[in-house]
Amino acid sequence: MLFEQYAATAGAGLAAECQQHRGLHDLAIPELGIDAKIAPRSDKTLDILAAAPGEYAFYCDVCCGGKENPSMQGVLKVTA
Ligand SMILES: [Cu+2]
Repeated sequence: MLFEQYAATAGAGLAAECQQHRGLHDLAIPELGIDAKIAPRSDKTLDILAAAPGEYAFYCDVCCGGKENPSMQGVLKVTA
């Protein structure tokens, strides 16, 4: 799974599409209360609501070095 930088507007929903081909990963955004496990060889769409502008770090918290792995982390930028 490769996480990249994303942008969204405050109060508007964001659909995060997780395409998973190998191993168990997850998408964790602690500030938004999200911690979703994504099983191997499965796709999952998460509905995310960031009500307030800001930058929200996200990462995989189950393997691969977790948030220390550069391919398993990113930032969701939410603007007003
Ligand atoms: Cu991972």
